[in-house]
Amino acid sequence: MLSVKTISPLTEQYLHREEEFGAHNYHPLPVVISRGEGVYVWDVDGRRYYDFLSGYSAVNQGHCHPRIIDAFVSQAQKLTLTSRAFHNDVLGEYAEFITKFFGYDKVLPMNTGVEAVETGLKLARRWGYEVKGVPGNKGKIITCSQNFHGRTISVVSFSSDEQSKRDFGPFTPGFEQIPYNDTAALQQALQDENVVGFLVEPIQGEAGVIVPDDGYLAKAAAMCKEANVLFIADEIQTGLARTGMMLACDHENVRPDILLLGKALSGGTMPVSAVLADNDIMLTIKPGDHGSTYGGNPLACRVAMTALQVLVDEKMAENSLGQGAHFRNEIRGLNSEFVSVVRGKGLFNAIEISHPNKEAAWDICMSMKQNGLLAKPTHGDKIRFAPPLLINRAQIDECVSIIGKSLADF
Ligand code: IF1
Repeated sequence: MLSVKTISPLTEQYLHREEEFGAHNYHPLPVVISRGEGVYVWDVDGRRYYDFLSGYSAVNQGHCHPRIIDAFVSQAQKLTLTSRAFHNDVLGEYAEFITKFFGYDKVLPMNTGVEAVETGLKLARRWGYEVKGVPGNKGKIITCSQNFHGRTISVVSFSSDEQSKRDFGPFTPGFEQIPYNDTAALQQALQDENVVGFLVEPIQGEAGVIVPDDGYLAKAAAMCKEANVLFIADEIQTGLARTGMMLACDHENVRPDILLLGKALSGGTMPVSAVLADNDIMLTIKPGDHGSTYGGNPLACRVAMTALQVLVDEKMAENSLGQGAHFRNEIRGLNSEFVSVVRGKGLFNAIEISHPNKEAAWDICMSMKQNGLLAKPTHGDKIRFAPPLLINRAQIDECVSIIGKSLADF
């Protein structure tokens, strides 16, 4: 049995205050973090942990990366926001940087990931009506079951997760859901002339790091091209070196028609997202058709350029690939009776816990917390492991022993 009293009085104080005045829209692990540096975070009692969630893959570069923080602070002392009513001296530099970085004609800068997703959906519909010639308001977008693309009403309209849509209706029409990793189902759905786009996560994150069959993305992209349908890759969580290449699509040499980025685009400092596409798609949006107050602000632009450059300079994709393979190997090598599946790509991994107690994954996460590693279950029996991408071999090995000890203690 776990030691019940694993929460200090000081931590209790923080939890109660948050409970009293904050909405109850999350069920966090009972730990109160006050500092982060690289792969580590410290709680209010000074205890150090390995962060194996990385802000849901927003701190791929590590907590408070010095170069990203420097870029943030120096720009913040100069100019943070002009709105797009006026130009600023950073947006053009950023737009050129990121479009050349990923090989697209244009970027539409937004803030949160879901805003990038919504922007991608609007682009696909607009392109569908004005370029493909789909009759007005008849555009359809194909999505996958067990998807997670954010929490706006339109985006949860095509969620298959009851909890994220219950009592939030009525929902936005124009979406068709097919099973993930199923090209036959996609082929069938693409028969409909009114389909304008296919929105897909290269690896499904929230669903529990579901890695599709090799070749799925390439085949799906080819089928979309054949059907004159836009392939929209949501790389908000899988992108930016997380899976061992700059984009998860790179594993199959797939070039999405619309590329969605977020999270680590700012290295965990502030919400920055981006939509990349070529002119025939992006120029269907005319001045005044779409935007946001903070989209493309100079602070976000400066931070994003540094966050991307750091990934390259510190070879974080290569490290992710190597350390991830080693991590999965070592976790399999634990031969724990409770671990039924170990899967992932690069440092984007998850295990499935098989145990009669449905709280087992949570209890194991509480045990790992006790032992100095923070991770959280997703969808009950899966535990996601996604440390910052600068983690080294010795740290991986220490974390494997922490995970092993926690499984053994269980
Ligand atoms: C939560 C996890 C969930 C995303 C993909 C778009 C977005 C996300 C592939 C929207 C956001 C976050 C949201 C957060 C928990 C986390 C998450 F998978 F990363 F763990 F929920 F699925 N596309 N994912 O993963 O980006 O608007 O949040 O910036 O909402 O609980 P956002």
